Amino acid sequence: MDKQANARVGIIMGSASDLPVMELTAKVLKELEVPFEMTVISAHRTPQRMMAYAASAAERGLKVIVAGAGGAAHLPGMTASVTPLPVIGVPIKSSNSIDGWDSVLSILQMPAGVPVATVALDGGRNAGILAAQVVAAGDEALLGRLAQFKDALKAKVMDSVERVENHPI
Ligand code: RP5
Repeated sequence: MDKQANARVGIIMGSASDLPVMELTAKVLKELEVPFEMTVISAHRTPQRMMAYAASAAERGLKVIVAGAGGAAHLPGMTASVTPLPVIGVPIKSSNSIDGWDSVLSILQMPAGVPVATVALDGGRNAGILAAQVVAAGDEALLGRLAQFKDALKAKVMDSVERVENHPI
């Protein structure tokens, strides 16, 4: 398995075709300096690989798993069924998807006792931010970087206020 030293977040996706969305997760984790690993695991095409990954994730030092899949998206839920770690699900509007709804609902509507924290359709970046927030629960320095990240969001909005208020109609 492709392991970055000291990875705290595991990013998995059902197919290489999910990479354009899931690399958004990787990019924001890199921005926030959170070590991660990333690989392809298909719930339907490589079920044993999925079980092995989920079963070993916690003991390998991961703190949270971000799982993205499209269509009949069983990867996040089945991973959550095996690992005690929190799982963040990313529904993907894939080529086999009915407008993304199949993926959204199959990741969101988990049975009692097996939660998956589901982000928006193609929400890879938010999944990365949420994963960093999970890791930050035990990492004061990362918590500080996330506070700066929030400040930057606020500054961007405040920078736009005058422009919008003075926009000629
Ligand atoms: C899902 O089917 C994958 O997560 C992907 O979103 C979708 C299509 O996969 P490919 O046919 O492109 O490999 O399992």
